[in-house]
Amino acid sequence: MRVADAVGRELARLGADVVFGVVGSGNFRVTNALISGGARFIAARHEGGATVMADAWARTAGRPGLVSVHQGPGLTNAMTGIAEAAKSRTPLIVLAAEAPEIRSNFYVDVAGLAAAVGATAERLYSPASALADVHRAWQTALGRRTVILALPLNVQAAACEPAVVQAAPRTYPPAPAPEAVTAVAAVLRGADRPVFVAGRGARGRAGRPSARAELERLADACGALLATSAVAKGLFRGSPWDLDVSGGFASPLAAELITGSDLIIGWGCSLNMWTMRHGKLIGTGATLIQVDDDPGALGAHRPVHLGVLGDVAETARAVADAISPGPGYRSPELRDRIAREVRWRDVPFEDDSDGQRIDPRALSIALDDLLPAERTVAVDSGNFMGYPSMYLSVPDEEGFCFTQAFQSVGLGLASAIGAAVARPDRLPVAALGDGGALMGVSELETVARLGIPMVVVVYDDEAYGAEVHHFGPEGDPLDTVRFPPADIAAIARGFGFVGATVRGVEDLGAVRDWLEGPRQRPLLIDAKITSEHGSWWLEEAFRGH
Ligand SMILES: Cc1ncc(C[n+]2csc(CCOP(=O)(O)OP(=O)(O)O)c2C)c(N)n1
Ligand SMILES: [Mg+2]
Repeated sequence: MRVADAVGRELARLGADVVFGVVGSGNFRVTNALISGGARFIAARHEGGATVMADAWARTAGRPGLVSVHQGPGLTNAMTGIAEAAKSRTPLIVLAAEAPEIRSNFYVDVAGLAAAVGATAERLYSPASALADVHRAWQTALGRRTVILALPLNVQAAACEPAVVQAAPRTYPPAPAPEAVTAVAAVLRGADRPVFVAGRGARGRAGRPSARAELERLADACGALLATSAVAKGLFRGSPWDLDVSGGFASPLAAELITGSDLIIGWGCSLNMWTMRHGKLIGTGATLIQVDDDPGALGAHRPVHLGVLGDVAETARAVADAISPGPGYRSPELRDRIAREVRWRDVPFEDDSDGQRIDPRALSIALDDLLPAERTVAVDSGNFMGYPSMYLSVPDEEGFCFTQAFQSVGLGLASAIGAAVARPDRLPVAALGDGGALMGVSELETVARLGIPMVVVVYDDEAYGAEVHHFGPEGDPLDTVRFPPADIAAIARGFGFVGATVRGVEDLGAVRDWLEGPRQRPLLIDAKITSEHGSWWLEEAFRGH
């Protein structure tokens, strides 16, 4: 047996059951070994897409993702996806073939590339150490790290005896210190209007469910209102006290109630500039507590009054046992107000649709009504991105895939594919701008080839709208960021999609027809949207640049 075969089989044995990639000579054997070990291989059309698919799959499945790339350009093509995954702390292993000879045209400094984007570099050092090297990479990934595992061609080709490596002992989530639990309980006792903001760390992972049940039990006891960061949108869906997303996407009522809070607890949430709108959502005199299982995360984005090192669910459970119940922020009147006003779609707006172009808010609300509730929404980056994020509801946190840590345009379609593979029971919805759609266009072929019944919605303003709205008001020339109309529906048809151009809600009959049909081919909606006004939430984003 060669090392490449042993590595693939061992990864499959460790639990890698889906691998995304683009296969070349250097990763051919290892990928086939994964397949013969029982893994499903999904061929992408670009390594950037493959990596984002694996990232989105890992986020949705809550398990380490795997991507397999060719040496040199295979890895450099994957770098944007790797940066996104590393910044998001996605457990991901990039199997990167490596030309060991520095004069090879395929040679790149793998460790240097990893370091440059915050990923961890691992390598197969020798045939003798190969399986231990694989285990080390797997364990590192399980600790919420993105790992590039370099597979030197000469090591891969060497012979090795199949060996059994003992799995490392499982690490259990850290329990909070008893005095920290007492301290949180004491602060909660003195708070009149507590708000919980749950982040990525409250989501489920590595076979454990999300911390929703524990957080809700504590919130019920102390009368807290519930919100999430964007990456945990949907976590509290269905609770009458759910304010949805805190931050730039927060509705006026959510923003009002969060700002009115006297105690904000970030649960596995960094309370960063996005989630706290540059601090504007923190009322004067409000106390901040942060709970996280990573000591490096505590206070990393803003000073907190109390930082608790501990697993989110464990800490919430312990605090719930230590407090005496009270009404906190909750009242029957507030419950009614939240039911009436907290959703963006219930906030009145003037519909800009003019028969030629559709208002993106009207479009999003109509789609929210049409598309089945059991859906997974994945969103690309750009001016448009608030519309699907704010107006499309999702069934839970696994129903929202937000690959925005690197703020790269062009990841949305691949995110939707990865999430769709993880949750085939849900309707995948990819929400893209025209710029992101055309940047990631090659993966339309992947959607069609895999037969994924996906709905792709393109918010088409024929521009890099984010830049138009950023620089337009300053009177700068905008020719570099405007484009002639593109028939993206026709482009999609060429890839095997059903394509529909939408200029008004009346054109959405095509969506209804598709939903009622066999959904054998995916659907792309090229929505020609109005773009008179920029999104006010994007102005917030630019303040961070
Ligand atoms: C890879 C990458 N290139 C460039 C940018 C800068 N950028 C941010 S938003 C944007 C425009 C995206 O256009 P589109 O997808 O049509 O969305 P819109 O802003 O028009 O809604 C650009 C170019 C980026 N974030 N990422
Ligand atoms: Mg655009």
